[in-house]
Amino acid sequence: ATTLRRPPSKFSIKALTLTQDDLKKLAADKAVEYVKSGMVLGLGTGSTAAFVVDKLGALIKSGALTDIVGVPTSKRTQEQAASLGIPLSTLDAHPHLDLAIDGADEVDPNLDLVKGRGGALLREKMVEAASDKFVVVVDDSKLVSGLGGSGLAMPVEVVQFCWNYNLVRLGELFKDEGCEAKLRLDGDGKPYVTDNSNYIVDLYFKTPIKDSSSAGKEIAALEGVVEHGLFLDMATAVIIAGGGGVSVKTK
Ligand code: ABF
Repeated sequence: ATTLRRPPSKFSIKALTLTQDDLKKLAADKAVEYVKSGMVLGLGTGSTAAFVVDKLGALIKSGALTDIVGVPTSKRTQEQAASLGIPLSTLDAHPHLDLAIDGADEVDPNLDLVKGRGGALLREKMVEAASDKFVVVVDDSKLVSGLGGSGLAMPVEVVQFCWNYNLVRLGELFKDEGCEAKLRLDGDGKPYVTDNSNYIVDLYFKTPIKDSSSAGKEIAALEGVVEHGLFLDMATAVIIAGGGGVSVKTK
């Protein structure tokens, strides 16, 4: 009798499927190429930025990068970077940074951004505005044709005092765009408190923001608003990882 044998499985070809985390890591690896020894670096917040911080920690540990100083954009990132042995400092000690690398929630064709769904928008904007270069790392799910167009939140950090007064005023600013303003809650249903002891009002737009520059100015002009998540004309480059690979967009 003849026994027919199946071909050994090691020769079968499997489709390579990249997860969203794989894409985030690809973008993070590319961003770290911008880092040189001796730099003062802004360290972003969020899951994509966390891959950047991991990679920086590994490069510092191996000796491939030396004399790096990191300025974290949140308590979370501060803890992560400290645990990896990355030397840390503050904007007080280093008011001028060489480079900041951070994620984003939305990126439009002009490389303007919505940031802050992770709740760290104030420190992110302070650190990134102080940086000579600001490199953004995203997977391609973050690309939008107009800011506010993803249907997800555009955050505004407000003082706790009379937060509802500001929530109503923020909603009224954009009522023609079908904007709904909601106080952000934490997992226990209590108001989410930022690293700066403020609250966040999330704005949900039905259509993309018509003029994000004047929207940013109008929001910032409200007394009691601390910062908003529109990061306009700030990104030097955006690194985008998608199914087709990694691309870099600059202005
Ligand atoms: C930070 O992290 C924030 O500005 C933004 O809200 C968020 C993006 O997180 P992730 O990379 O996890 O999508 O960059």
